[in-house]
Amino acid sequence: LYIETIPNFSNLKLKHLLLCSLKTRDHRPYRVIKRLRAVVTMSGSWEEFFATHLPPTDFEDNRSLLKEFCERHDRQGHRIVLVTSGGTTVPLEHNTVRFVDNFSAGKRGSASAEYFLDQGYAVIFMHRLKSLEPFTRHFNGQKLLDMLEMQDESNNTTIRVKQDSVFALAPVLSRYQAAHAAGAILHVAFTTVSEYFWLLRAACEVLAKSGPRALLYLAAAVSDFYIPKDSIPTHKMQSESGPPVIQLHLVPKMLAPLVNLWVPNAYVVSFKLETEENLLIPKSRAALEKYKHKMVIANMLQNRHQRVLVVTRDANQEILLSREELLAGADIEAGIVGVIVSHHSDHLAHSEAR
Ligand code: PAZ
Repeated sequence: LYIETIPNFSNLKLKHLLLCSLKTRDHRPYRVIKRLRAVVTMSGSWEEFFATHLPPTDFEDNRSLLKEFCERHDRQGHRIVLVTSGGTTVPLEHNTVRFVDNFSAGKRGSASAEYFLDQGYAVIFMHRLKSLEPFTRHFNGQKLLDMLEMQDESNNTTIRVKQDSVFALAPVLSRYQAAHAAGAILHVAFTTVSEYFWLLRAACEVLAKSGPRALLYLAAAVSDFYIPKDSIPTHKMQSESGPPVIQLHLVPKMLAPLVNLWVPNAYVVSFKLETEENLLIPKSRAALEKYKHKMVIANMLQNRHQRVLVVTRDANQEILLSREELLAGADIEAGIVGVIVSHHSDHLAHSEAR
């Protein structure tokens, strides 16, 4: 009856949830109604987004990979983290020459993925194509080639790592090989904001089965704006047609269905990037209040690799690297991941006790 009285209510999953809870007499109706309200408030828009944006061409392949990866690690009782990393684009043409981009090098996500692997997590690394990736991030640009030397001896060419580079390469290579031998990391890539959302939802669908063992670490810089598919031209815009007028629309807030519907038992960490310090805490708190997830990592664009604030319902905790640590190449992500893993362990213990 409640469902029928909600205008435009079309979320079958929630309908199913409510009916199951009635059937099993596991009522907890207030929880269901709370979810229902959250979904209805923003219903339509996110569903409409998926209805009007086709999945990427490699979507089914990626979905199978995600399924296989999660099922394998689930069988072994592993914790699984979804790390999103890098910025999304918003194409201005279907045959895309130009696009609006979101700032992010992918350092946060790629470094964090390594630290999650060190902590025994299976890692889904969902990243912007060509942004930084775990392990290879240490040898960006020409660094790797600079570490090699070539020897030519009677038509026999050998390539070796220079002796003074072995100390830098060996520990990274050994962590890389261990992670890959254990099948502990899966890479999936996106470019546009709609590819990002399709992959995010597919990953959540498989992660839902891991319940509280799933951790979502949403570090990607995702566009808040997009241009609906039917408003962009097929071909490259021509300057002869005069200055283009481009109207950006608001992207629906996917954190709402994600927390309430897609992975209701997972430990969800979102990120908040600001350029004005006075907005950092209020906006992070507002997000926690609105979406009811577990944690926001707040950072300023200008010093994001030196200082972050871990914002939870009960506290703000600062993680800070000294100038010396930063110059010595320390990663703030080691500290961030340490704090999150400890909160995630509490969340698991709490869920098991219930
Ligand atoms: O990728 P990166 O290391 O250059 O930057 C990381 C970051 C600032 C994109 C990330 O920490 C973050 O805040 N992501 C969320 C961005 C947002 O509010 O949209």
